[in-house]
Amino acid sequence: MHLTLIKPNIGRMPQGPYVDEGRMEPLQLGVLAGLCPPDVDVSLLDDRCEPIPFDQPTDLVAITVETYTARRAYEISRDYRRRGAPVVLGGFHPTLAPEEAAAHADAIVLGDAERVWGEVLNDARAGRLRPVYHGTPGVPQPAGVRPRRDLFRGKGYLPVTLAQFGRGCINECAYCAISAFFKRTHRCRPVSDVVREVEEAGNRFVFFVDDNLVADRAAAKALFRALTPLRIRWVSQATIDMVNDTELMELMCASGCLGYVIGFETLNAASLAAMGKDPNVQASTSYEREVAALRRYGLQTWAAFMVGHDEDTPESLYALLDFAQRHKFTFAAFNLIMPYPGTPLYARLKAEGRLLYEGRWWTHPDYRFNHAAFIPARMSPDELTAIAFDLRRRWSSPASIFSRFFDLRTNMGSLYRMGIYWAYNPLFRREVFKKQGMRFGTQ
Ligand code: B12
Repeated sequence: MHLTLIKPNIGRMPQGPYVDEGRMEPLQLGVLAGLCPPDVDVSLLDDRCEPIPFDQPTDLVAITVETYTARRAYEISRDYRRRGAPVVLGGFHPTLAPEEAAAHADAIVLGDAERVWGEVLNDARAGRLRPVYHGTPGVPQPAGVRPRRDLFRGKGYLPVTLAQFGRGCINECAYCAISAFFKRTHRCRPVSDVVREVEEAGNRFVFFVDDNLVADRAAAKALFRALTPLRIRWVSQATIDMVNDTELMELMCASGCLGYVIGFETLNAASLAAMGKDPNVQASTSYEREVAALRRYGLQTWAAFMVGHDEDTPESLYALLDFAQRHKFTFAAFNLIMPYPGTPLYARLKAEGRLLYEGRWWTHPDYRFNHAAFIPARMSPDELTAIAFDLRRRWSSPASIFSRFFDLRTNMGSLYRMGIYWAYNPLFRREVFKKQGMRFGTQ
């Protein structure tokens, strides 16, 4: 049996296909391949960097779908199905918008694949795929299962190995697809299995893609202890309340942590409370104490902000930029709040009649990347779109990149850290301009 795994692109630019220069290995497809029995011959196609040979025969096509890539995924699915190849869709978007996704595939898989993937393959072999398979959300990657990293070779991915310790999140933020997908659960893999996987991968720079690596403090400490002898460097994502646990912070730094993506989201307490982001609600005013702790530990921070809260004004949005510049964060993302299907935020904006693009920005032919998809409370959608782009433009300007570099404890903390700073800031700057206003899909 031949299985074709596909990672779809988001869309295209006016002058041709969009090639994501910052693309990373698609871990979910590596895991799916790793779950296949040996008699399944697997190929991986990455639509972000290579053409799809639709006419090459295959017995099953499996596409991972995020909300941003849904339109393109449906195009790919249609082109394969026209040629008679059955298509299965899985991932965040099919799980959160199952009826829509089911209309574009022979089968969809809801939740994590581990418990149903064998059944999907058997049914595909027998030519009797069921329309829907219910996987369990939040099951960890089973011990011994290794992502097929050999399939990633030659695709030009960034030189960082992706691995996952735990899945899910214990918080219940109104905007977040993770809470909706995992239903507020969090589960970890055995530490020894993760450590073995990292060793086998053989790369000394690792990105733990957990949504909150320190959600289970005891488990995280055990992981950090076990990682220390490996002498790797790693990055991940976490909530800001981690700085309150000194033991956790010390173990983390000793194990090679370089920094985290941290969702600061906003400096407005009312907006945080409205979104239900509890770890931030409890933080100090303007995160002064927490950011000082991050610097003390020498961590390089990728600060993530969301713009478009009901309390946001143009002034408060520019204050976010000042905050990020003042603290010389290594990277920052000023993301528009997006109403993802299946989230409480989506339901609220829908009930309030504030969704644009008929409530389906992800498949709407007029929607463009990084444009507001709802009516903000205190400005027009166009104004929000323009300010969000301006924040990104200013943040990634050469003058900003240059001035943020001069922080002895973080960006200048070592040659390696300087390398990270200068390798990725110019790359992210190019992506800001390339992606803005991009069309979704290719047709
Ligand atoms: C690492 C990561 C990135 C990396 C890139 C990763 C890559 N390989 O290219 C970076 C940082 C660049 C990134 C960028 C973005 N990301 Co991102 N990212 C992640 C993160 C943290 C981990 C992904 C991962 O590897 N997971 C590990 C694998 C094993 O788990 P999995 O993907 O869930 O797969 C399992 C199941 O879902 C299922 N499954 C998945 N696909 C399929 C397919 C089939 C056929 C089947 C049967 C099953 C199946 O089985 C798998 C195994 O159980 C996820 C959050 C998360 N928890 O997954 C967000 C996440 C996927 N990202 C998200 C977003 C929004 C983005 C951005 C759009 C952000 C932005 N505004 O720019 C961009 C652009 C994404 C794009 N498509 O280009 C959202 C998507 C939400 C949604 N509704 O679709 C997520 C869920 C984060 C969130 N908090 O909401 N991201």
